[in-house]
Amino acid sequence: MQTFSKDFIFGTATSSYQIEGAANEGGRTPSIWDEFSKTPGKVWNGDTGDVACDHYHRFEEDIEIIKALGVDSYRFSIAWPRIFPSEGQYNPEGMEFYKKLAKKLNDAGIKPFVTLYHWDMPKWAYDKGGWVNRDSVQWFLDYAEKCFEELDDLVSMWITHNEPWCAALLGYYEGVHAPGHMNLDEAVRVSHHLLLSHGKAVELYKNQLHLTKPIGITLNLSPVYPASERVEDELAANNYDGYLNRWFLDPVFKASYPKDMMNLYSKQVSSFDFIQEGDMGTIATSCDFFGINFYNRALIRYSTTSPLLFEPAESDYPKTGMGWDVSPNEFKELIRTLRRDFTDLPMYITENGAAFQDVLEEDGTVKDVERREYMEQHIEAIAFLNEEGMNIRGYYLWSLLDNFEWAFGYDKRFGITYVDFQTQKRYMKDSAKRYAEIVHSRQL
Ligand code: GBH
Repeated sequence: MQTFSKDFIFGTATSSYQIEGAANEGGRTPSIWDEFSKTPGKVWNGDTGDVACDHYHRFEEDIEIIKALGVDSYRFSIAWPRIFPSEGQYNPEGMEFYKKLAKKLNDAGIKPFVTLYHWDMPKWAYDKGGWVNRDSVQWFLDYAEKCFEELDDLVSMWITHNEPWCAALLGYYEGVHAPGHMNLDEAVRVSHHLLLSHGKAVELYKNQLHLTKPIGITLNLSPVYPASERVEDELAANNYDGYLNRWFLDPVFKASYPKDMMNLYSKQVSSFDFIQEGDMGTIATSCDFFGINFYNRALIRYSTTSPLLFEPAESDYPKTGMGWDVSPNEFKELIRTLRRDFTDLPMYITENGAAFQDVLEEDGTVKDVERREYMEQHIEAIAFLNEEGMNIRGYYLWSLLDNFEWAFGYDKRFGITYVDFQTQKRYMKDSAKRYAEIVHSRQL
C-alpha cells in the first residue's frame, strides 16, 4: 500500500479555451483558436470552443464537482483575450470572471493554481505578427502584470506558460494547432519568445512587483526511446528528444539551447539572431517549482523522408484512445532523468490523464476502467518516486471535464467527469469516484 503525506497536493486541471465557451461574452474578442477552429479542415468535425462546456456560465456547478472530488487544488488558465480584448485595452469585466472563480474556490478551501498562457493568444496580437514578433514578449508582460496585480491575493501558485513546445512546434511547424503554420524558422523564433516571456514574467513578478507566491513553468515531456539498437534509430531518438524535451529544458535550466539541435535546425533556420544578449540568462531566471505534464513515452525511429530525420515507430504497448503508449515505468525514468540532469526544484505533475471511449449508461454511470487504471498506475508511480526522494509535491488529473480536445474537437474525452454536450449535463465517471477515494484516504 502506498500513502501520501497530508501536504501532498491532489488536484485536477482544465484550460480556458477548452471549457469556457461564451466566446463573445464579457467583452472577449477572438483568440487564434477561434480563428483556427473555424477554418475548415483544421478541427475534427468542424468543432469549436464557442460553447465548449459552457463553464463560463456553469462554473459554480463545476466547483461543486471539484468539491465532491475533495481535491486540494484546481488548475485553470486565464483567457488573454478576456483581459486584453484589443491592444492596450484592459477589460475589468473579463478579470471579474476569474476573481469570482478564484474567490469561490478559496471559500471552498480549494487552492487556485493559475496558468497565464494555455495557447489562446488574442487575434489582435496574432495580426501584429503573433509570437513570431519579439514585441509579443511585451504584450504578454502587460497581460501578466494585470493578472498578477488583480489576482495574486486569490491565487496560490502561478504558471507562466503551459507546454511551449505545443504552442511553438505544433502551432508553427507541424501546423496541427493554431495558428497552423508549417515553418521551422518561425517555430524556433516562437519558442524563443515564449521562453523569454516566461523569464521576464518571473522577473516582473518577483523583482518588480515583489510578489511571493510560487511561480514556475510547465513543460510537456515524453521520455524518448529508440525503436532498435541501430545507430540510426539512436540518432533519431536523440534528435526527437532534442526537438520535444531538451529544446525547452536546456534554456530553462542551463541557460542555453542544445548545440546538436542548433546544428540540426541550422539547415532550415536562416539565423539565430533572434537570440539577443542577456536573453538566455533571463529565460533561466530561477523559478519556485517545475511543472511537468506527462502523458506517454515516445518510441522513435530513423526516417530518411522526414526533414528532422525521425518518425514515430510502432510499439506493442497498451494504448490510450489517442493511440499513446501507457507507460508509467517510463514516467518514473523521466523524473529520475530530470532530477539527475536538470533540476532540484520541487516538481508538480500539472497534467496527467487519458482519453478513452466512454459509454454513458442508462443509470448515469460511466465505467471507465481503463482511465481508472491509467490514473492509479501514475499516482502509484509518484508514491514510489517520492520514496526515492524525488520531491514531487502535487498531481493534477487532466481533466476535470470532457472538453474541446484541440484538433480532435469533442471526439476525445479526457474528463473524469462525463459531459453530455447536448444538454451540458455532467456525470462523475467511475474514475472520478475512485480519485475522490484516493484523495480522501491519501493512499492506494
Ligand atoms: C496537453 O497536451 C494539453 O496541455 C491539454 O490542453 C490537452 O487537452 C491534453 O494534454 C490532452 O491532449 O508520443 O511523441 O507523439 C498534450 C501534449 C504532446 C502529449 C505530444 C502527447 C505526444 C508525443 N502532448 N505528446 S509523441
